[in-house]
Amino acid sequence: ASSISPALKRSETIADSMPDALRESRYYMKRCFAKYVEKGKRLMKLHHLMGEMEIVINDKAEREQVLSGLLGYILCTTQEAAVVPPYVAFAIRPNPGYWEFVKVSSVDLSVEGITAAEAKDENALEVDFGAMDFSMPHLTLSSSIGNGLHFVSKFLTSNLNGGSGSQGAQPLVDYLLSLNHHGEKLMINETVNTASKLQTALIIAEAALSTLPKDTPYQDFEQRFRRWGFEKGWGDTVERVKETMRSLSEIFQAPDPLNVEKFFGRVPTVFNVVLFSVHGYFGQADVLGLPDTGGQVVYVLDQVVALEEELLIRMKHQGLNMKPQILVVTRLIPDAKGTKCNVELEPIANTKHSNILRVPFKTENGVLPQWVSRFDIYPYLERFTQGTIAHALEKTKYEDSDLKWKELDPKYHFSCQFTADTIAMNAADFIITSTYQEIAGSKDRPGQYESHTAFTLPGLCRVVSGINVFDPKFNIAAPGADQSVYFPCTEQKRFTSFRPGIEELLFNKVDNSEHIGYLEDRKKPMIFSMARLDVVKNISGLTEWYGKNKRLRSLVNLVVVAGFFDPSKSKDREEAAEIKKMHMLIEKYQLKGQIRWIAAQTDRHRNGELYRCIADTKGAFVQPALYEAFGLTVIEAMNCGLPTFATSQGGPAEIIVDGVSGFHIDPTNGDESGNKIADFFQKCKEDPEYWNRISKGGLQRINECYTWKIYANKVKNVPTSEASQPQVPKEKPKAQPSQRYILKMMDPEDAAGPSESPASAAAAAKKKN
Ligand code: UDP
Ligand code: LCN
Repeated sequence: ASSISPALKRSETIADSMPDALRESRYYMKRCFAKYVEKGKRLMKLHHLMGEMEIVINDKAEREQVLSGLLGYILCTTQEAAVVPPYVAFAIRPNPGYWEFVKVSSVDLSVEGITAAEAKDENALEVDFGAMDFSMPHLTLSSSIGNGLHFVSKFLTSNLNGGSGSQGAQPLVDYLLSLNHHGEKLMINETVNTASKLQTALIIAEAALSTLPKDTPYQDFEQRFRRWGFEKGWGDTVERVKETMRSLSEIFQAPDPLNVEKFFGRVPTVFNVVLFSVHGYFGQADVLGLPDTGGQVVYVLDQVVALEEELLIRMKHQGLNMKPQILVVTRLIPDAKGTKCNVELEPIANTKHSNILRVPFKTENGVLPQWVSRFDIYPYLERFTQGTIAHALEKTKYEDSDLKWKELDPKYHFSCQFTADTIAMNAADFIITSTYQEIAGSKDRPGQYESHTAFTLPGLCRVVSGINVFDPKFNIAAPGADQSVYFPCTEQKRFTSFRPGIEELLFNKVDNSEHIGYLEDRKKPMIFSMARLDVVKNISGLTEWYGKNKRLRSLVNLVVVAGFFDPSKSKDREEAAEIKKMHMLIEKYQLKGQIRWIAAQTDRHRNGELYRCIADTKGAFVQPALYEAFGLTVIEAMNCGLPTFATSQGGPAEIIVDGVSGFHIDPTNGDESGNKIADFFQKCKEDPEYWNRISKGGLQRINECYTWKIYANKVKNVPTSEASQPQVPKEKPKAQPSQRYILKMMDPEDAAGPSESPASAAAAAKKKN
């Protein structure tokens, strides 16, 4: 609501208030709208609307006057406008997640509110997931988006408060009765099958526990408790059992979200986890930097280590003597190109019970031997599977990817991908994202999920409600970087054995298959970037900014790790084109002597040391992507104490606080970005402490918000198997899917109230520790 213009009352829609706003500047508006419709049917972006307004109202003061009120506000929150003479239809986004559509007549400036469904597209299929009532209420505040868990626990609390007397709690008793592990009962048995029996038993049990020393193991009183109606799962010692019982007693007495979250976080429901990560080369060595093989692989492997640790601790605390199992299911690639992607089962390093299972893609001709690009895998998935933490939805990476689907389809198959993505996100019980922007974007830019709310693939389908970002299934948990690999350059335990290799990688003057270009002046700091050689990663963009910017070139050297050098050897369409472009730029700007282009690197330990060696030169990391979903390299660099400049488009804008823990750069404005980097190095020359300040700011941000420990703490309530789904509440069968979800998602200790940002989540996590 804070971004709502003072002129727009809370209760008013844009359709209500726009006529008056247009009337106030009627003379100019008539002329503007006449201009907008003059060119016939077309799509206009905000900058087109403003540009043409500038032509119509060329006096700056007049224009500012027209835009100073509500009209300016409405125009500035417009994402796009569709011109179908004599009408102009506006898609307005006053706040993250909130959209309004209005149609303005250029003839009389009359305004009509329209719905996404009214934007008809002949011959097209209309898709409406919103029509299926999932019966779970939704959040209403933009600021709460992504905090589904807190919302759900409040919702559950009010449900428990709902029934009369102990009746309201019976579904909870039924749920506890349903819990088991391979048929072995957990928590309670039929002796306490009503709320009042259970309540009484809890009082007796608590009294009995009070007579025992705090650290008495559960086994010592297990038999007695079973007779009273209690099974395993309450805790491993008297102290923990007592705490769990107390929170359940409190819920029976008067349900409150705090105890509801605490209790459900302790209930044993999760024993095994299966993660699907299908595309690219999924392996533990020699794969990073290969096409389609980047942060998702790093994330999933680190995630498994963190989740297994968390599950082991939980099971111990629950007093259960079981082994958790985590399985990563990926694709088996027979033609594995020297990687282990042709191995069916592989234990995951640094875990006790976790494995990678590889399953091949099959066609009517048998097993598919070769790697296929992520843009081409959808036909194979139907026979494989679909699951989601999305990592990077493709839709927002390419401008107008929906409207231009026909043009892009031969290369990217977006029609297939967007449909599959929309189905998958609707089918998912819950969705974990790394940032808020991934769901609902920022003030100016719709989120990755949000862009699936309503969209058209012209001539193919019109999605009128694809996903609701206010759904509590969305939860934000930012990943971290492995801190045993990516640690600050100031630490004693540096990986010195890599030094000779890194020295050769950076400074050997002879071009070979691992590096080309050289650095004439070794004393200059280095700016460093590392990414797959995708167009969107914009490594060639960074090379061009550097090439053009004399000041930057005089201050620093450029080092990039990306792809490899022979375009004829690349099987990836984008990669081959980028390789050619890099060679062209090095020639055009005569960069030899100032650039070092290193081929894709696969050893993350050596990469960790490489980031630190760049930090030793008092250099910086630059992540120049046109759009980045999250950006693991950003947090790897920050973990190593390397000041980081990262794209303002996507996740990094949320990771970095500009000027405090690093810097934002605009990938579409190379001059400005190049100068921002140059300014930094200029300032560091004048004040060497400045570099340390930004380096420390980055590290502080990481430790507060972006570690795997914080992540695992948030995600510890991963989905349960069907077998342990609760059967409640019986009286409202339609509500079952959402109830099931509630009980899966309860987080015990996240009771610090709604956390709106990773920062507050981190603060909450810190408080706990
Ligand atoms: N990476 C690497 N070698 C390369 C390029 C990238 O090891 O040549 C690693 C990088 O350190 C990071 C991951 O791959 O861990 C890239 O993740 P990010 O989220 O930055 O981008 P993605 O590739 O997933 O889009
Ligand atoms: C995929 C991406 O493109 C990156 O932005 C993320 O950092 C990575 O996955 C891990 O989630």
